[in-house]
Amino acid sequence: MILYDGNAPGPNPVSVRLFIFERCGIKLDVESVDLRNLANRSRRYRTTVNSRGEVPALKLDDGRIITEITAICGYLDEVAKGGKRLFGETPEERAEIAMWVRRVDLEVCQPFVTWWRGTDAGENLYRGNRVLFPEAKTNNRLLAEKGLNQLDDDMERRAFVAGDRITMADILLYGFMGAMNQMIPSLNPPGRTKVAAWFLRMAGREAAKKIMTDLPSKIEN
Ligand SMILES: N[C@@H](CCC(=O)N[C@@H](CS)C(=O)NCC(=O)O)C(=O)O
Repeated sequence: MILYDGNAPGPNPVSVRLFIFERCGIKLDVESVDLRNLANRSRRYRTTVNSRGEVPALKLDDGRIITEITAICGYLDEVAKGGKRLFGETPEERAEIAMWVRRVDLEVCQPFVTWWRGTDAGENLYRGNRVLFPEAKTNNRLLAEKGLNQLDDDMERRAFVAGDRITMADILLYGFMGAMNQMIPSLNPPGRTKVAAWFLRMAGREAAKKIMTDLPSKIEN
């Protein structure tokens, strides 16, 4: 398998990196796509890897290409050798984790990233390449804040988003918040106490310390 990762990591590739380090039992080759020089938007990348010009992407041994981070992580969870599944072990666990992944994605990650893409930095990177919503910046920011406030209430008596152990919901949320936190520290104010404590708990994990560094060309963990 080949994972197409980026050399200027945004929240999507960072989430997959975190998944790989947390999951264990994963073996793959890594190709770093030169995002700084927009190699991801080249004709070659779009025709051979991802027609949407995005990272990450996963090329399976039979040549199939999987994109979209939850699909990539879901596949890796299935084929990893040993270790504990991050998408759940039983039908009930899988349904519950899928519910939290969807909530985190819809209520926090997507509004947040849409907000960021409407800022000057986001506009400079994506002008002419994506449909941007600078006029909806305030509302997207409010939506993300509302999602995080809700999560703060939800996490009253638990250490992780979906319960007492780390799951894909934590990977997704921390992938986004960890990658964006350096750009947007206000994303994680101390007043949102449960989310702030969760963020520190996640940041202290060995896996989380490696996510902003380029991956080696081979992973075997
Ligand atoms: N829907 C995709 C989103 C992937 C995505 O937006 N990746 C960003 C990096 S965070 C990217 O490739 N940006 C570079 C560009 O569009 O030029 C997923 O879920 O994986």
